[in-house]
Amino acid sequence: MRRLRATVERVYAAVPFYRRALDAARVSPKDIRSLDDLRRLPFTTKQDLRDNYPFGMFAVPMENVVRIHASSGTTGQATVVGYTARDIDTWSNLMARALAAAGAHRGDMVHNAYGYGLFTGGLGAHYGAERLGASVIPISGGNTKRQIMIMKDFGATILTATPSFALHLAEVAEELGVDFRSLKLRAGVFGAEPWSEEMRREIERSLNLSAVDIYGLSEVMGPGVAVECLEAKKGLHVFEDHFIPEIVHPETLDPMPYGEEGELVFTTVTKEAFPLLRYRTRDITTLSPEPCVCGRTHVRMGRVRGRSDDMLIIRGVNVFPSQIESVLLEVEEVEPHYQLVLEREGSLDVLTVVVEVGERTFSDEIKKLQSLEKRIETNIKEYCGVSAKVKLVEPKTITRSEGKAQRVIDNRMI
Ligand code: DLL
Repeated sequence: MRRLRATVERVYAAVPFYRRALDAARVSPKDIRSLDDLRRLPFTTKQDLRDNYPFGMFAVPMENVVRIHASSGTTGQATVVGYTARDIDTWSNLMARALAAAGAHRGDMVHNAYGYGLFTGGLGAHYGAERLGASVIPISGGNTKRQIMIMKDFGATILTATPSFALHLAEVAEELGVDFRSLKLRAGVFGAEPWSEEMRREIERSLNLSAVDIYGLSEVMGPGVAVECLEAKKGLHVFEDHFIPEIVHPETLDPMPYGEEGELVFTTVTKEAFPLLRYRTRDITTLSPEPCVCGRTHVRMGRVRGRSDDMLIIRGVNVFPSQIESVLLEVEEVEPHYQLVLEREGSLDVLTVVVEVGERTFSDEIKKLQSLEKRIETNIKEYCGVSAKVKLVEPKTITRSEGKAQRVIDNRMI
């Protein structure tokens, strides 16, 4: 409660956006007297962050910001987040806490296959593992064969990765004739994208380790907002001493009781550089206050079951269909009729962009069409950060819709 009040006071004083929003809602920081008053606060959306791009939501002077991360947005405009030295310290502690919930400790070796860079996964897990006193292998994503050799030779005991990459590691290990039963891996901390109980079983079986789910988002901090415990693996303990969760109805935005499914909303209560009031995550889940066998008392969130917007997560990269659309619209030879088809090949997501070409282009020779496909693929990779296969089709072959266009065909079974 004390932390919440201090946060509201601070954002009111330091962030013009919040001063305007609180004034418009006729709420003054001193009106916040109990946790129930949380519902009087205005919501914050991703659009608000975009409108204040890049640093307009920061609550401290730039000279106090020691780190910047970003995640993709609808129009290619990134959502930018900042951290003070104390924020990094808090994040490290929370990630250490998350890894500890998976049974990691000093003396462990953490093979960290989350991507390093603007994405929060790599550095978030890295700092947490170091804070715990473990040894970190900052391997990042990609280069799968080499990863398997390093895991084997160095004797990693904990794996941190997206669940799809974990399964990919298993497949490649099999091709190489490396048996995970001969490795020292004991536990894995997997997240950044949705996955299922079936996938957990498959990962646990093929990698011969115990797998827990970790949740987070750049805006709220990065990984380490909530995590499952090794003991129960039943819901993710939300670190409520730093982030107050609520479930609201995605349309009416009314708060919903425990157990009911709705949109997850977070208010940060210790962040300095980038505090957020009632941030709408768009993630759909439930909250449960039931005590856990592990003894942790934090409320638990269920697995994220989906999103209330159209954001896709492809190999861990957040992509909005409109980003791909902007790339296509820049290419003169193609028509604005397209579909995004998502498949699962083995354990990896494969995105195929099916797009119509104009009559004139269609009569061109195959070589020209192939080079056009390549050009669009390069643009998508550059602009959206995700690899896609582009398939050009004849004019008027994509079914026209009578209402909302069905742009996305998601055949992935997770
Ligand atoms: O994905 C942070 C992270 C890194 C979490 C590493 C866990 C591990 P963003 O790139 O901003 O941040 O994407 C956040 O990813 O709103 C969810 O839709 C989705 N997401 C994250 N973790 C999970 C999970 C990182 N365990 C968005 N299950 C979130 C399902 C998840 N979805």
